[in-house]
Amino acid sequence: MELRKNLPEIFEEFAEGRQNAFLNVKKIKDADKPVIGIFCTYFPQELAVAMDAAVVSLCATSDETIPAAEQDLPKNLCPLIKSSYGFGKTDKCPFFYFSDIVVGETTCDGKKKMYEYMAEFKPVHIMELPNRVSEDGITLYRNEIIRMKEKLEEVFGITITEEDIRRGIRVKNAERDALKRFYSVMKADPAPITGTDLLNAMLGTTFHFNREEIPAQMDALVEKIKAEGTKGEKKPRIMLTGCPTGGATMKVVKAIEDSGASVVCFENCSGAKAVEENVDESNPDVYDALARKYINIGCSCMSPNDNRIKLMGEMIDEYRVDGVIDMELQACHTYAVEGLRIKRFVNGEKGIPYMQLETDYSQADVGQLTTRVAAFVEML
Ligand code: BJ8
Repeated sequence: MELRKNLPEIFEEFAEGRQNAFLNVKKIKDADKPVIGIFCTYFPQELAVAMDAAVVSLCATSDETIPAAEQDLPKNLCPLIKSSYGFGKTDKCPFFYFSDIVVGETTCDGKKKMYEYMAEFKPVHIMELPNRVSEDGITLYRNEIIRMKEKLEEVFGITITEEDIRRGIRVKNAERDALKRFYSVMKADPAPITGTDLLNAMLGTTFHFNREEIPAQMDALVEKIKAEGTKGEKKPRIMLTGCPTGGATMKVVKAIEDSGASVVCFENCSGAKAVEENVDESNPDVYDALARKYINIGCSCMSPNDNRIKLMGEMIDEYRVDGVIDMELQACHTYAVEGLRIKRFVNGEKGIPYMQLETDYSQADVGQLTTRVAAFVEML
């Protein structure tokens, strides 16, 4: 990262990260490097780092391919699932096209059933994810991580040693530490950057194929932000939680910030959910260490999902959050049902306002979103 550039230029570069990655993924293929496509944060990327493979987050945030998906899937299905399937089916996602293998997990019902159809046109490997954080669940996921490693060895004709995995763990822990240092800049009041820039930078890093370069890049960005200081005025501080954000759902972040508030933290999978906890480097069993880290991701497919409450509670305090907005994608039953528990926690235990928002990938509800968000922000 060039420190001579100003912050808006740097954030613009992050926002364009996906486009640049389109070109880079082709170069990776030309160099005969393995490419692993993923849809979810439960995939232990340490395995990919261990074998020097590129990991690509597959396109799932636009409504462009939903009509094609609806030829095969029900209309009243989560847009993220339809979009994922549609991009694969229509071959409009270069990352999907160049992926040698696509990895899915048994998270929500819609996603896991969709993968059955995706497997008709792409090699898909499914990791069985338990729905409960327990010692039995950890054992099950540990076995699944070993099965995943063996699948990668078989597909790519390689051997992944425990030492390779330890290197993967060190690289990914360093990356997570750097991302935390970056989003922690939002603990300052007023926040030094917008939530839109924060999210674009976070998403931009997912398209960086050399994970080892991320810490230096993030630290340079933090240095730059600190050097520029905070110029704006104090604003109501919002936590965004719920389904992943990015692409079409940037409209929610925009609606919040256009209403005069600041999104100071993203608890969801586009932000802190999978980043906060590291893999225990001192655990002699690398597979157990990976299983324990990943099973703790507080996704609503876990029942009960205490880890979401725990992380939200910590972040509400650390980021001095004034209000929580819980974004649900249409037909996402697990997050929608969990909303009541989140509301009770946020209102009752934290004593701050909570709002649940349902949306999809169209832009048809932007006016309605803006009105509801503005009324919420007004109240803070
Ligand atoms: S770990 S949040 S990335 S599953 S929004 S497809 S849950 S119906 S995206 Fe997710 Fe992994 Fe969980 Fe994170 Fe289903 Fe809901 Fe759609 Fe979802």
